[in-house]
Amino acid sequence: MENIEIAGYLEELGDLLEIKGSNPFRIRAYRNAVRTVRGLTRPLAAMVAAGEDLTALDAIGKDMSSHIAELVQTGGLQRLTEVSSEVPRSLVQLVKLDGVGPKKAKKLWESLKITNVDELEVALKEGRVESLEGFGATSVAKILTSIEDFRRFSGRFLISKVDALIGPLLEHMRAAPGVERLEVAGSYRRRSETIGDVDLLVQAELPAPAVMEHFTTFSSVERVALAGETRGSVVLRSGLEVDLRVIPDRSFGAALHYFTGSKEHNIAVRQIAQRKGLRVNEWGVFRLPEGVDPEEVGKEDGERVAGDTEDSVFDALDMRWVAPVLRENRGEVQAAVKDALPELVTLEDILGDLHMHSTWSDGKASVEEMAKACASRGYRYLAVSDHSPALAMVQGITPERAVEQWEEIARVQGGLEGITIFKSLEVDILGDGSLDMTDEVLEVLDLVLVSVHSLMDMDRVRMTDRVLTAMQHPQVDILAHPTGRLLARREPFQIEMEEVLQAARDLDVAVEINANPNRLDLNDVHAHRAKELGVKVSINTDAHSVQRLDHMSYGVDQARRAWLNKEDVLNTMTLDQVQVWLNRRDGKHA
Ligand code: DGT
Ligand code: CA
Ligand code: CA
Ligand code: ZN
Repeated sequence: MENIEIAGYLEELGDLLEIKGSNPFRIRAYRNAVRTVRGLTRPLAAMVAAGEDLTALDAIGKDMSSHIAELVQTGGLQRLTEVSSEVPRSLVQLVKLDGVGPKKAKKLWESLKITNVDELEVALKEGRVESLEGFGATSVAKILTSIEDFRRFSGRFLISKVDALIGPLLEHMRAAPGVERLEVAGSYRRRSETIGDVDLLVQAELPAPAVMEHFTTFSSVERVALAGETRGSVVLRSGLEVDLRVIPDRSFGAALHYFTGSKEHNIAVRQIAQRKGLRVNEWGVFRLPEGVDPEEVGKEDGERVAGDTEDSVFDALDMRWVAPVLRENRGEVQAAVKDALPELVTLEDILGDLHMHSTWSDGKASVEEMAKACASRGYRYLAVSDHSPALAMVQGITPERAVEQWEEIARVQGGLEGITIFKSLEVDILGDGSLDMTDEVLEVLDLVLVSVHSLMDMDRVRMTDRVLTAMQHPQVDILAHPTGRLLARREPFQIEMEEVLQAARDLDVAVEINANPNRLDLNDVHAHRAKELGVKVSINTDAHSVQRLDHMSYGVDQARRAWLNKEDVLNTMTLDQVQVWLNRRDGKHA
């Protein structure tokens, strides 16, 4: 079981206990444990297997530790089963709706026997909710809208989609009267895989009604959810939600830090501040007189120590500035205090792309077009890695056609200077772990990628065995899109990543961060684990057209989110170094 699944169970249990009305301290214990589990880079399953003491972890006491062990060992949680016999599990859906929360969910359930979103919608429309204590007409309208949004826009947006949507809005807002500075904060600034909503920050003298007016009248706004003095919220026709906050000069850096998040990072930073007798919030960093309870005074009370720039906030806390991609509370706060942050890989470090398709299989561009496009991106090498024949949807490369493709590659190479084309294939891993290509061809190839494209519903044990078997083939160089996920469309297949990554280390096989924004596979946690184990990571676009070679930046962002530096990434190597690496096994390319 993955850490993220364990966190999911604990979060669900916490929500149910809160609906049930359990002791607030217990509920907080669950919330804190979830945060710790989400922030861990080491797999809990491995720690349990090794008999490690989990109570040494932050916020993990005896109970949480035994919950985690139980989840790892049995795949379920007795306590959750017990609680859900009292409180229906589907109530967790309600808690996620804007305007509901645990208390209201409990009320709806107890008074009206509502257990899920569908039933809630019916009850709202029949007017049965309005008369309940604590609801009323405004609250009913708000919940109805959030159900509508939940339905219509339930999916989060891929970051690439937001990139594509946000340009005109930013341009529009830069032209707003009185705007001195404009930044996007939130998960977008952290370059998360998917974005819930966009958090725009504008620096302007308050009050700034013209800025808000400018925002809500943007041509793509479909609905204005909120238009206050400093805060606005709209839904664009695309379904994208955008929050705007107008912030005065003195607080802009503190607000940028606060609204960049993540929430978990903010909490960790606040703890650092507390130890120094300081208070950090979205308005600045403040020193409160001794004995003053921060809960009892205004947000800008005390002596202002910092806040106009983000740098000033980190400086005031004696921390190095932390790149937004790292702000997930996975050790970056401690590293910033100790001046031990990683030097993250950048797009400029990338010297080649080792996974792409041409018209020889399902790509749209010829070998020559892809090679020239790579050269124009400043690369020194590329791998043309078309599909093997097993992939029925596309015309794969048979051993006979492979020989023909090599002739074309040689011809194209003859007309190019400064960039080297590697003969490659993306070879299917068949159901039994064997490779969909003859050994004769594999031996001639410069670089062999392997990946799973079929029979993805295998159970975890068989899938893991299948991939491990494939990796043992002596010609394999890179395991491509290792979990097969498609963000917001297809779950990763069941596979024991820890075993796969350890095998990659032992066999000297690289793993891919597939840079396609629909995949971003490996995810940040697994890619970080690869780094810890010393496994090389290759950031590849898997481009099927010239244009999609530009997806490299998404892969680099993912690598940065995984703390990878240049040395961790295969395709930051020079041509000579890559060639040495490709010949790392004796007897290959004899
Ligand atoms: P998203 O929109 O779901 O993709 O993720 P974020 O991280 O953009 O979350 P969002 O839009 O709800 O809030 C933006 C940031 O504001 C978040 O990353 C941290 C900060 N923030 C929001 N609510 C809280 C809170 O209750 N406590 C703390 N410490 N920070 C918060
Ligand atoms: Ca957001
Ligand atoms: Ca937001
Ligand atoms: Zn591919």
